[in-house]
Amino acid sequence: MKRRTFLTTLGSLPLIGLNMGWANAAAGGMPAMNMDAATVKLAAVEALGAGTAISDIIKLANTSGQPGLFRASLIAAPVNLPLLPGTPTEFWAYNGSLPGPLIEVIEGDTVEILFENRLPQATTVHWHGLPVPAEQDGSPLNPVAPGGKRLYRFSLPVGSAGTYWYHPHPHDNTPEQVYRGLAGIFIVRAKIDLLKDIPERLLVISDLKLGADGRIAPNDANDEMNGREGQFALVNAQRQPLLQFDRSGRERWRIWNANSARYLRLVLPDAGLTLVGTDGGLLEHPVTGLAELLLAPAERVEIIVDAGTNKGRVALVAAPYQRGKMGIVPAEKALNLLTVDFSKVAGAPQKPLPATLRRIDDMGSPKAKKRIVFSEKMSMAGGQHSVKFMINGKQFDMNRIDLESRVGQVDLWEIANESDMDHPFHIHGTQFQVIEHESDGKVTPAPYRAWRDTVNLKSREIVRIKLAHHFKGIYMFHCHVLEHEGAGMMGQLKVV
Ligand SMILES: [Cu+2]
Repeated sequence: MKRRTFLTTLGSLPLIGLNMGWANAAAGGMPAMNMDAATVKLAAVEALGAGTAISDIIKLANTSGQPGLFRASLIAAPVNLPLLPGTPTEFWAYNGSLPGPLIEVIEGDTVEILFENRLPQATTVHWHGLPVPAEQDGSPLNPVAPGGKRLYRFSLPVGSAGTYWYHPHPHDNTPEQVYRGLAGIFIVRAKIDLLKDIPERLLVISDLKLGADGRIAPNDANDEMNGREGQFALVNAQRQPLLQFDRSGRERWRIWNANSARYLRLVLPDAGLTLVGTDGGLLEHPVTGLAELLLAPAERVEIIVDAGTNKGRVALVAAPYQRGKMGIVPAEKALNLLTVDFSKVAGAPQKPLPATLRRIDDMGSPKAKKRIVFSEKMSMAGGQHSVKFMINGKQFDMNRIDLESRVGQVDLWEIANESDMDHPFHIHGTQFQVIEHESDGKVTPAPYRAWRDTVNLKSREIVRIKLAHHFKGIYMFHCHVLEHEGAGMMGQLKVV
């Protein structure tokens, strides 16, 4: 499948009532798994072609003509793409593009996006990771009705350079809107970037669960509990594309885990992998010699890839990762994400990277402490299995403020995962610093300072982070397994 821009399909029929969820899960024995899946036959993996040259991501054109201002339009609408012979697949996409177009700005810029919702559901555009005012954040509190428009406007301060993305975040239907295709990427470039001469690749990894009938399959009970994982892990909307590695023998990769729930334990054999950046931009110092890299849903990284001893074709693999899924689930398998062809590499051995990439100051002593707990609760109410996903024992309530802080105040957040599954914690409107992880009473300080907006918690793990917000208003924090967020694992922070 080649990623390109397709004409938006005007007047497409709205999709109705596909999400069956728990109401249809059968009772008896283990939590009911795959009961609905039996009704949806999935397309064979080979049904999508593989091995075509990797596509670049289309850039959203800046129409402002003024220095320091990025202005453009985004339209969310259904679009039909020919995936399987004879049956187009209806996706929902931004500007007809999968993934959504790249918004690329420079730190200090002001951004104005005129957004139009041509979906049959209310939606929002959430600017994941960006330090935007609460009313511009695209949270569930500010929906855009079907047929509606709104202007998103915010300025991105110097220091906010990093690797971000945007996706829907309405009160209901976030999982569905994302799995139907709505997710785009956003790069804030630094005015000074010591790695700017290294050829850059943008790799957006997204999930697709495609029915044999050519339709995007609905979530089944297993998806609702463990988070959705389709049969495809696409890269730039392509199945196992071919990446011709730069002749110089070195590339800079930005990688987005835009999956609903699939964790990416990335392995590229015999290559040199160096971590240089996280969600919120470059690290202070490169972290060399990585054998593998775990990217939880919604996380991003920047890595430097050196060809190493590779001469031919090597697969970038998502190796099996155990995240504590419940019920009867198939064994985790390795997935080939893309093929890297090193055969054209002719470069001399690589120079060392700069020892210091930028400065990241410690945030200082926290003024207040907050504690949140992720938990799951099985229930058999009415003879039907269900799982509640909770924060501090409660499911999300838009009419409840869970925590309060003050503008600019540094708080220490202790996040405890008292459940059996991994959950990636995400908070809106800011970047945080991880201080330490704690497991079985053993505390491990963060090995380096970095800006993040998403951090994974393994089962029974505690993570401590420091964070501050830049604006007054209400910001969401939640698990970024989208089905868990949708099932209640979300809370609200009020900044005064
Ligand atoms: Cu979760």
